[in-house]
Amino acid sequence: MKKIMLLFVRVFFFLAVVNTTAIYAQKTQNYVVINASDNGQDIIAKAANITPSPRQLRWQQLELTAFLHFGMNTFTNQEWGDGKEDTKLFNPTNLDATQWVRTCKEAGIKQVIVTAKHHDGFCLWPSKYTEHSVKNSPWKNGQGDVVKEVADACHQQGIGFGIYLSPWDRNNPDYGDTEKYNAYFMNQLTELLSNYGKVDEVWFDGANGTGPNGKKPAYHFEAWYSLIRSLQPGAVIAIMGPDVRWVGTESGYGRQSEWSVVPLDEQSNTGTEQNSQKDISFAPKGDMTGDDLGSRDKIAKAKELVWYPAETDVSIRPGWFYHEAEDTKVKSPEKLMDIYYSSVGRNSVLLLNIPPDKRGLINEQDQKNLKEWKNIIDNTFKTNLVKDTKIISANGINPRALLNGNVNNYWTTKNQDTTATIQMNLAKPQTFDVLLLQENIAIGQRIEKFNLEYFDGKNWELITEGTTVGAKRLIRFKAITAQRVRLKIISSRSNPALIAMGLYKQP
Ligand code: FUL
Repeated sequence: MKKIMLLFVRVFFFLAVVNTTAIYAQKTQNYVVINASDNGQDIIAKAANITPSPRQLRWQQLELTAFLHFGMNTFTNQEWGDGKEDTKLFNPTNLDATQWVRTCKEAGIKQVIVTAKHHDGFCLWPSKYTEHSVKNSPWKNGQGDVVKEVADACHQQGIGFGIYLSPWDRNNPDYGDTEKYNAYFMNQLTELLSNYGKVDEVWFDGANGTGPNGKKPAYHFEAWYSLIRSLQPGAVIAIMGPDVRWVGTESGYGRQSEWSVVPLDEQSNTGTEQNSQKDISFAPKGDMTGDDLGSRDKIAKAKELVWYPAETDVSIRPGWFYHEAEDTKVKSPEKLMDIYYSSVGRNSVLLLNIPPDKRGLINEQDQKNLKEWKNIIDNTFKTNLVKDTKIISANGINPRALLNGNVNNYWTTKNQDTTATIQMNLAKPQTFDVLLLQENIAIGQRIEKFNLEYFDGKNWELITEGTTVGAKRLIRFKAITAQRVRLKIISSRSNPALIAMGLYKQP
């Protein structure tokens, strides 16, 4: 009898849980086809349940990543080399990749991407397929390998490692000949993906030009993606790739409304059918730089939807490469903080470029600003002022999940509720000027409109409001002192689900 009772309780509990979370039980699916028979509601429901692939989720959770632009340009004081440089010019006196990685790591950066080859075609590793590389430089008598030093430092210090391999190559004589150049490019990719241990991100930029024959080669993206998937299945492919989208500017400022679910452009669906329901291997090719990429209006007309999150790349200096004249123009800690709020705080991953100097070291000025920036981040987010408060959320499930710092559990709403109010009554009045929200993107991005209010003794007054949340949303506002605050979720594409909420005071 006892056993039957227990079974009964279990079944009941299971049904109760399934009832409220059935919608979340679906497995990872970062791509969906919209059928002709789908109505507006169906499309919204589909969009709400698109989820990142495991590699996209890992990448998104990094929040802070870095670019290391280093190469021939560092020595010729150029931004774009023409590929005719004398390899003897590449000669760092004191190259220390462990310092690069340590500096990044100390700034809270979780992954770095090194420019293995920029547009000049000069390779930072001794590629078998070209003479334009470190192997013909005086550095370490041609025995050095910068890619290896960076990869080893990342693996030793426990942060992610990525490569930038420029498709545009101004040195290669075959550039312009599609077949020959793609074969060369595949060979180089194979070297980079086979000889340096785990690779976590492969970054293809969009610049290209004509080769010696006056033609532009067609890039065999599909073949490149398959090669990456087979040799480094954990790596995200960024920008000219299927996993990570360029936010659309190099200013460091993302959109106020940033949807990770966007329509897949019609032109790009070669292979769509074969890839559907899996892990897509093609990248949307439409204009992904507009103001609105994923609103209800945008997705209403979509034929396919895909999880395609934004990466915000910006340099700590005016240029991507190191130039001595820019030592006085390194972005200030305050500017970096503003960028942090406008990238990480707007549902994007920040890719901050920190170019090592001619010695082969991250310059003292950059180091100093990075350190101060990290201090500001730490001091701002040290104490969640609502940490131990009483939470009232009438239609909510698991409110403590908002404050326990555990990304594996989350607050959500009962039944089919897409709106909610989360009220927090603090033990005593607190002064705060930053709101933090994080959706549980592992089950999708849903929130479309929210606001934050405080009780002034008589009325509830608006503090701030926003649209999308996604992986992380940070909003700054004029400091408010209050004891009672409430977050209102005004609109959501399905049950909203939050892993964190916080109120902070900037130092
Ligand atoms: C661009 C390149 O042309 C720049 O030099 C830099 O590498 C930037 C990150 O990507 O497309």
